[in-house]
Amino acid sequence: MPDEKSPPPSPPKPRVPRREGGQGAVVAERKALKTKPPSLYQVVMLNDDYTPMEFVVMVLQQYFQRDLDTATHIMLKIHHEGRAVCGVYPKDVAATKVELVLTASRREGHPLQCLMEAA
Ligand code: TYC
Repeated sequence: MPDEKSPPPSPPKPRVPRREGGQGAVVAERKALKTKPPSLYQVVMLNDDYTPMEFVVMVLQQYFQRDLDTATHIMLKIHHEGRAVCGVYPKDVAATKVELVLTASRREGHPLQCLMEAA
């Protein structure tokens, strides 16, 4: 039999900070505090002796949203220096762009190489 003078047991403490949301909702806040910005990756294109310059310019316009002047400038940088950054994106976006460029290049029979590296 419990002692009649002892206080009633206190309710269990919440394990994460909680705050009342609208209309009586309870919102856990820990996730938001821990969220980090996504890490960024640069998509790099490499030079080769066979892929036509026009194809590289088209790829830069179509998949990296570059205007004709900028695409031509980047293509010539690759041609003269061996490589250039086409754009910087979150990891999943960069991976998709690499895949799309490689797929389009192989479809047209070009050996164009494209890769991603941590920015
Ligand atoms: N070097 C190629 C040529 O002379 C052109 C080229 C540019 C190829 C950029 C690939 O990523 C590249 N036709």
